Amino acid sequence: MEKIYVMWHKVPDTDSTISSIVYAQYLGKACGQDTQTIILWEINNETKFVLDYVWENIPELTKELPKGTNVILTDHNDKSQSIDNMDELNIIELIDHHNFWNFCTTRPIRVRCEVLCSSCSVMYNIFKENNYEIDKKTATMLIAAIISDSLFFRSPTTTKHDIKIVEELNEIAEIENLEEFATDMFAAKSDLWEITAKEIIKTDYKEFDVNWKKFWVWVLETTNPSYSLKKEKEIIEALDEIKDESNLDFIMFSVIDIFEEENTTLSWSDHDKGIIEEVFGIKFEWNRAKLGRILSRKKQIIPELNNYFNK
Ligand SMILES: [Mn+2]
Repeated sequence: MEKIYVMWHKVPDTDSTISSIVYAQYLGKACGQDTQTIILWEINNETKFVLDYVWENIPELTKELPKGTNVILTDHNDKSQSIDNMDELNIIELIDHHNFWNFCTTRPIRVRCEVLCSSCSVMYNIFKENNYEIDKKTATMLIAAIISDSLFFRSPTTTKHDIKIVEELNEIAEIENLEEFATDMFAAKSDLWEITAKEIIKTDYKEFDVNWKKFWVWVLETTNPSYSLKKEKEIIEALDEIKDESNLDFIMFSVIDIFEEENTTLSWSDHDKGIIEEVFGIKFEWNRAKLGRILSRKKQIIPELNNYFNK
């Protein structure tokens, strides 16, 4: 039996990490497949908190797979966010909840996408449809991923199905106080005291290519925005370097205050500020702009930027 690798995107978040882990376990246990989860990048502090909480091992870090390897992608379909030699691999399946922009394959594949707040909500549906028995550990991981992607139901991507899924899962997971669990997860993610501005800006960005324009968009979700905002100058200097090094046409760096539900965006470039002001109808004051309740990259930021760059 040929091995199947289940993997998620670069700069992984909790939903992407856990969706690959639980899907690889499901394929192994319920379908008798030889599977392995791999990571393309180090996991963040929130994900580490969750994996430690359930005593799950951190998967192996792999930068490249041999040509022709069977892979399943979870929580992403954009080439620029995937493994570098994606074109040489044999993608057999995709499970996701994002828009499609440049995803194409040479062979037919199985695709499962739903308009839900997380890939782990889609996983739950797959498991239920196939009568797969979800154990306490899996239920806890799925809940954590849904809480993470939806910012505990604050993000506008949240649907009533996601809320119901968490209720059903918690009958198995039996987490006594979900609010407290969510707060602990977000605190782990916001635990940035030790790290430098350069590391902060490696924590959550995604790359996009639209109309030959390459841009990166960060959303730094935190319960402690003042910590990153205090490092504004260093962050901006680091962003400036990255923009040059990676030949980017535009960048957007947003700090999301999870509890206050507020987006503060940093920019130093007149060119980028102009685009953000036009697209979101706001004004920068010096290097900062308040964007209000723009919390979701996939639902509120990327569609607007795609429209802009496609004009
Ligand atoms: Mn996701």
